[in-house]
Amino acid sequence: MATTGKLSNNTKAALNSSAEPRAQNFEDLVLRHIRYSIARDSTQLCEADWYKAVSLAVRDLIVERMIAAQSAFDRADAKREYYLSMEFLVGRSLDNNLANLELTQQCRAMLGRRGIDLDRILEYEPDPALGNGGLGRLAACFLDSMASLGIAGYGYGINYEFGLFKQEIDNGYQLEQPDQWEPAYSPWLIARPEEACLVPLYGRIERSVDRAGNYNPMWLDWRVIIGVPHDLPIVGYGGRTVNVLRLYSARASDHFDIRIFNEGDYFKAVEQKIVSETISKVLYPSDSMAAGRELRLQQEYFFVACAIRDIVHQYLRLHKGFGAFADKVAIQLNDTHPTLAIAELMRLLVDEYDLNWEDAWRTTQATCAYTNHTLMPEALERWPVEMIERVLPRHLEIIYEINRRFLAEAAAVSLYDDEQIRGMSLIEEGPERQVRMAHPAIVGSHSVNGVSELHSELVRTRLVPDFARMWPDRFNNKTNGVTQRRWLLEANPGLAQLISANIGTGWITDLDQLRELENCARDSGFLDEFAAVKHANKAALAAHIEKVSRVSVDPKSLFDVQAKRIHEYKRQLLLALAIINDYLAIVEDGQMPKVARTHIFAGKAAPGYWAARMIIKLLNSLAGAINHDPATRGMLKIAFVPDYKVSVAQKVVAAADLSEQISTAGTEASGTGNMKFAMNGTLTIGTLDGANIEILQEVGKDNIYIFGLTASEIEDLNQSRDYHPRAIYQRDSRVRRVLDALADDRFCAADPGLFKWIYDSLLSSDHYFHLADFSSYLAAREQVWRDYSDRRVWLEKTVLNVARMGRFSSDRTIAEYATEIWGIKPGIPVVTDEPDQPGKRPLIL
Ligand code: 26Q
Repeated sequence: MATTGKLSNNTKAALNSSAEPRAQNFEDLVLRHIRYSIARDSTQLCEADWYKAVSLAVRDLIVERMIAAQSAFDRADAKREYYLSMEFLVGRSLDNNLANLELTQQCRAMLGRRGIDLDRILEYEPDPALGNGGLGRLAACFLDSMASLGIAGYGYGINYEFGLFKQEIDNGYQLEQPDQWEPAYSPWLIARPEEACLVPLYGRIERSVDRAGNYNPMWLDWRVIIGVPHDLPIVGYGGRTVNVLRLYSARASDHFDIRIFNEGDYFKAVEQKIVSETISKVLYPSDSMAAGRELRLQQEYFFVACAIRDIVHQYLRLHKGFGAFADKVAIQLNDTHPTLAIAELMRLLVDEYDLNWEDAWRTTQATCAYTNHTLMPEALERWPVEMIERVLPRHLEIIYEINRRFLAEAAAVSLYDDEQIRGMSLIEEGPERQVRMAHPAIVGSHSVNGVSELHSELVRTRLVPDFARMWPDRFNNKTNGVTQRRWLLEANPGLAQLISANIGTGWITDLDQLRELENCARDSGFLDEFAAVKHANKAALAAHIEKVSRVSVDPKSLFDVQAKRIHEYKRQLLLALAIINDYLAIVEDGQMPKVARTHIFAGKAAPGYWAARMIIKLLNSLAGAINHDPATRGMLKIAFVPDYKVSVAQKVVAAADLSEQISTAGTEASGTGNMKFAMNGTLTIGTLDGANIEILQEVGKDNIYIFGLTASEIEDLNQSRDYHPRAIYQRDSRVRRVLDALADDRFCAADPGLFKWIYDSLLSSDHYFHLADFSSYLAAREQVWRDYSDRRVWLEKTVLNVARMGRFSSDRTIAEYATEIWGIKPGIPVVTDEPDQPGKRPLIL
């Protein structure tokens, strides 16, 4: 067997040489699994059996390559990147792995010969929802890009038993159902109980000194949790590099339970076991309010402690001492959620490996880097000092010591007055003292980045200007990207084939090559094919909508899509107001729309976020009232697609004509849905916010619909308190008509007063400036309808969007992180003994 970086003969046979023998061997592998793993005759199989057998065959190929790649990294003593994240929204594995191993066609043909449809088989796989939204999906795109670029990059996170809730719609309201996603046996998750580690929690510190008189604290009487790793292989494109996402499950320690048990308290022992295992039970479903729950703090420490222990262990396998640690290890913190990694690394180095503070601190800073994903004050993490002291007493001491030294350094540079210094302290003083987690993340890292140019600028100038003054070189931008493998190759096979037929397949590993499509934008034959692909995708989405939303929509109508978490700042309400405006223009003014349109919404609301839940109810109420009104004559339809997740997103992005990216300027850190849609030939209507600004720079102003106030205009209105939504209501009759309809129960006759809060809140404060942007939004929409009416004009713009999306590949983003933050050179694929297939591009950027 292959344990030293060599591939076994079986695997070589399955992956090498020309397509035909490869297909034959892959088929043999599947058939062997049907016989020996499923233990059935191949004539008696159901679709679920095929899903399992195909997955097991693919898994065999992957495991070989994972072992080969990882030992090649060892031999090269490659620098490793560890991506710490509370969330990884990886999506389904089988379709992705087939695509990245370039086996999709063979597999489809092999099943087709038996009358089985691969697409139906793929639907058997649960879609693991181990994340809330953008931040979790970004982490998954990054893993794909690191593997595709041949970087030794590993994800570390939590193996939640319950991912994000399943969303159902009941009487228009969101209902949450638990999502116990992991099947009894998953072909993709490899449990590693032999690599379990111990995590201490609670307890007390005994302050003692060692023989030399140095402070030698002892953390005693802690409760111990066991972290059991589960490895999800991450296959890079072409299969040369297979990395690992390591997810930890929390298990109780039998040892500890037995101690309580022996004290005679059986129930306490069982209770303890249950409490311990709760830690990896469920993902917190909020992506906006940093609720200070103790269980969340335990989760954050739990996975960070497991990760750091594992990272140090991996390093010490190959090195002696910590002198080279920062040369061989880079740790990226995905938002502040893993910030405790900084204190934990310090604790390990100082308490367990006896480094002095200064050396440990230099090493920690040189290793860690922090990415910020939000400016919204309510989303910034803060933990009560009292809670950290109880749960992690030693870490609080370390945070205090970091703070003491940092404040002395800040005072020494004489840039700041006392108030500024207080503002920079890691501890916020007040009735309840709190640790502001962004501060240790900034102080303990050598790099702090935002996720779009505008956002990074706002981090420097608005969020933490005093830190940016102290360390200007520490702050940088890494504009987000998405992987074209999942979001184009897999999500839109029709478009992928059309592109490859015209410019070759190089774009799959080098998205800038899409630029060659600009030549096709004026070729009417190409445009027809492009339109046919979009139409087929729309028909497929229409079938999905019919099935899950019971709304029948016309694939010939313009598909206008807003798919993302439901949030006031993302302004689903703004689109709702525009739809109401259009509807009232039909029924009251007899003004029919120029273009038939279907407004498609999708997204989950945090269960505790009342306004977001009510927005979902509003959208469904609008659908109920408008879809069945004969006055619209089918020109206006609304559909709410339930349970938005990666697998649904793959269907949605391929089918959309218009993508709504309409957040209040200065609130959306980047957005990544905006990139996925544009990459699939969807035009954007959006504000000058997040990465929309960079999309505008790439596609040009004629190929995107921009409207609304800028971030600095919004900031000025906020500063001057000179925003008066009621004045807009009084002077704009369209605004008046729309808001009055909401106040007059027009869409909730059975439930009077249900939407009055919208009227009240938009007229009193309108915190997200819906009314300020309303008229310019309507004007931008008019331009959209005009352009869409001219088929050729529209198609040209969509092709130019695809052609100009190269910058938004996560390969570009990761190449920047690698060279500018991690000190890793991307683009050197791990060498296996598989000869390159003729005609294949090397995986070099
Ligand atoms: C924090 C503490 C306690 C409980 C929950 C949380 C929490 C969880 C998730 C806070 C925030 C999140 C997720 C944030 C998120 O998804 N942000 C998005 O990140 C994307 C990737 O950078 C950006 O494109 C989006 O603009 C940003 O909103």
